[in-house]
Amino acid sequence: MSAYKPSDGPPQESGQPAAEVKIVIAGGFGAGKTSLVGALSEIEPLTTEGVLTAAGAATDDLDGLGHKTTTTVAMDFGRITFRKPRPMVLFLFGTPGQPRFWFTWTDLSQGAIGAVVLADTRRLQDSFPAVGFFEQRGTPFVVAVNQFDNSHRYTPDEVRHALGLPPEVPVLTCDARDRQSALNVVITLVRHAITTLKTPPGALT
Ligand SMILES: Nc1nc2c(ncn2[C@@H]2O[C@H](COP(=O)(O)OP(=O)(O)OP(=O)(O)O)[C@@H](O)[C@H]2O)c(=O)[nH]1
Ligand SMILES: [Mg+2]
Repeated sequence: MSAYKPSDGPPQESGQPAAEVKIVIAGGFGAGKTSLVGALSEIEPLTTEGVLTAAGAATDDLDGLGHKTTTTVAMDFGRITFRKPRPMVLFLFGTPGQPRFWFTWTDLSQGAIGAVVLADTRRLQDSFPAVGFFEQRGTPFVVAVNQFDNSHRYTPDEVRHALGLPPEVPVLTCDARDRQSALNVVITLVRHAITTLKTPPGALT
C-alpha cells in the first residue's frame, strides 16, 4: 500500500471508485492519539483540544506527560488516501483518552473496520480500557507502542504478555509524530482487519 500525495490527483482518476474505510485511534490519556492523526492526515486534521486547567488537577493524571497542556474532549478527525493496490480513503477518528470522555467511544467506533490502541509503556495500565472495549465489540485492533524518549524500551512480545493479548493481535512500536511510522501502524491495522474479516468465526479455535 502506498499513501496518496496531493500531486497524485484524486484517486477516482485511476478509474476505480475509492473504497471508504473508517478506523479509530484509541488509547490512554496522552498516549499520542492526536499526534498520530496529525502526522497522517493529508487534510488539516480536525481537533477538539481543551486546555488542561488547575480545576482538573485532581482527575488529570499528568505523571510522565511533561508539559502537556491540552487534551482531546470530543474527537480528532483526519483523512488519508491510498492509491495502491486499490484506491482507498481511510477516515481516521481519534478518541479522547480521559475517562470522563469515554462515553464517546461507542459512537466514534460505529462502522469502523478496526482500531489502533496506542500504548505508552510508562502508563501501560491505561491501555486496558481500550483493549477491553474493542475485544468486547469484536472490533479487530492492533496495539502500537508509542516510544516516548524517556520510556523503557519493551519488546512487542513483552507488551503482548503484559496486556494479555492473543497471538493474532499485532503489536508493533511506533513514533506517533512520524508519518512513515504512523503509516506502518495503519497499514498493519488494515491488513489485520482484512485477514480477520476473511477468517470465519471459530476457524482459529
Ligand atoms: N517524545 C514524544 N512525544 C510525543 C510522542 N507522541 C506524542 N508526543 C507528545 O505527547 C503529548 C501528548 O500527545 P497527544 O497527541 O496530545 O496525546 P493524546 O493521546 O491525543 O492525548 P489525549 O487526547 O489528552 O488523551 C504531546 O505533547 C505530544 O507532542 C512521541 O512519540 N514521542
Ligand atoms: Mg488527543
